[in-house]
This record gives sequence, C-alpha cells and structure tokens, in this order.
Amino acid sequence: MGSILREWVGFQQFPAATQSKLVELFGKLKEKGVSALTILVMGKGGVGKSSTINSLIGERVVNVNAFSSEVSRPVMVSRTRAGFTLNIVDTPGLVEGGYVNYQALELIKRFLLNKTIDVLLYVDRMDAYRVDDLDKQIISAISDSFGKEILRKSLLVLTHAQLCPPDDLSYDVFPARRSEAVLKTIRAGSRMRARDFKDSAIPVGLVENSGRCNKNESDEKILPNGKAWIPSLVKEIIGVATNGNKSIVVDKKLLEGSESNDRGKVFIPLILGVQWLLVKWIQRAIRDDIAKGGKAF
Ligand SMILES: Nc1nc2c(ncn2[C@@H]2O[C@H](COP(=O)(O)OP(=O)(O)OP(=O)(O)O)[C@@H](O)[C@H]2O)c(=O)[nH]1
Ligand SMILES: [Mg+2]
Repeated sequence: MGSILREWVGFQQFPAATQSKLVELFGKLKEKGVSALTILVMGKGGVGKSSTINSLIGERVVNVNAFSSEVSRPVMVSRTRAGFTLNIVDTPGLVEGGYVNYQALELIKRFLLNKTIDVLLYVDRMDAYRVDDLDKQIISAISDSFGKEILRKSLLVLTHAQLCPPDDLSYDVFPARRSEAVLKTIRAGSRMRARDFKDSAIPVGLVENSGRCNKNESDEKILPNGKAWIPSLVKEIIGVATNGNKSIVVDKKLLEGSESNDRGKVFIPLILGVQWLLVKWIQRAIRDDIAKGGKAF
C-alpha cells in the first residue's frame, strides 16, 4: 500500500554523535519489546510535514515544495535497521481554501485501514504568531475522525525553530509561549476537559529543517538553545509511543465511524418501547372515551 520496506541507509548520513544517541534510544525500545513504530504526520499545508520526515529519515524520501502542495494523498515510508522498522506516513495538508479538508482526512483514514498509529506528529510552524478558529477546527476534525484518544498519542512539532524571536522575548521564552498557544487551541478543539487534557499532556518537539540550520562541533543540527534537535525529537516520539496509552488501531469500525452510530443504536429499542407504550395508552384513552361517550347517549 504505497510503502516499500527498505534498509535505512539515511541513518548512516547522520553525524556519529546523532547515530549513537539514536542507537541507544531504539535499543531501549527494543528492550521493551517494540520492534516497529508507525508515525502519522498531519497538519496544515506547507508547515513542514514532508521536510520533517526527510530530516528524520536522513534521506529525501518525500517531495518538498515551497509554493505548492506536493502530496495529494498519503504516502508511507518504511525503513528498517538492525531489526527495527520505522514507518512514517506523510499526508496532504488538512486545509483547503481556508476550510478544513474533511475529504483529505477521510482519505488518510482509508489509507491507514488495518494499520496502527503509535504516534501522531501534529505539525505547525513555530514562527507563526497567532492561532485561530481554523486551528481549533482541524483538531476537532482529527479527534472526531480518529477518536479523542489520538491526542494521548500525539506530539506537537513546531518547525522553523531557528528563528529570531520578537524584540521583547528571549529564545527561551518564545517557543514556550508559542507551544502554550497552540496547545490551548488543541485542547479547545479536542473539547477535552482541562483536567483530562492535563493528564494526557502533549509534549512539544522543536524542529529546524533548513539546510542552513546551525551545527555543533559534532556536526549535529542544533537550535539556538544549543540542543541537537533530531535526537531530542526521536526521544519525544519514543516517549509518546511508550506512554502507556493504547496505540490507535484503524479498523473498519473506526473507518465507518460506527462508534458514534453504535452509541445511538443503544437507544433504538428504548425509543421503540416508549412509542409502543404511547400508542397503547392513546388506544386505551380512545376506547375509554368511546365507552364513556356511549354511556352519555
Ligand atoms: N526555514 C525553514 N524552512 C522550512 C522548514 N520546514 C519546511 N520548510 C520549508 O517550507 C516549505 C514547505 O515545506 P514542506 O515540508 O513541503 O511542507 P508540508 O507541510 O509538507 O507541505 P504540504 O505537503 O504542501 O502540506 C519548503 O520550502 C521547505 O523547505 C523549517 O523548519 N525551516
Ligand atoms: Mg508535504
């Protein structure tokens, strides 16, 4: 289904320091009996979904375009290394002409049939300064489509993280404020209670896909705070994958949205029962009325 299992050659392209950190992280996963991860990447158009996938795989596996959408349907990229398989699903942007693209979401769901999502990367830009109702609607659409539980398997990814914050904010403060704003919208969109949302705490990963990203002495891409972001992001991904919440199984039931229909179906016998009683009651009332009427004449 659009996925070819290949040896993860891009892994060798990472600097040695990154490679050894990743080997350690994947080793810990294997110790927990996890030998494969499936990551779904979603977000608005042009936020850097495909670029982030290319950065994570270390190869140009999906197309990136500055000015127009490249991915019109979901694509799964699979790479295997030392008995570990990484599957990443790239998807088209979820906004079309200023509205949530429900059709794209449906397409993604169909593509994922019989697959299990271990982690959702919800991608947005760090260098945006506002959130709006559309952001909220996107989250509502995702949680209606895959179930609220998907938020417990989510990681917020903010791209363009090598930015100069506005004059009045330091680099330490800016990502926290931007994350807070996006997370608030995610909570509102998911219609989760504040406490439930807090319990499922969505972590945040910062990303800089640009080839001009600064590097440390070990040649690793770093953010202005000095952190090598690829190993940090992988660590966050693994954290979500192993956070104790169930992965999302995309089965026929989820595809048909039968969960919500089923909930309604429970009331059908009750409604029929009440209707039957009502008819009986009316019939009796009419009979009584006729009987009474009969006596009057
Ligand atoms: N400077 C910078 N540019 C980025 C970053 N991430 C992506 N870009 C650029 O932003 C543009 C869009 O990136 P894509 O990766 O194609 O975005 P996308 O979310 O996959 O877009 P669609 O597939 O159209 O929804 C490209 O020109 C990328 O080079 C980033 O972290 N920093
Ligand atoms: Mg793309």
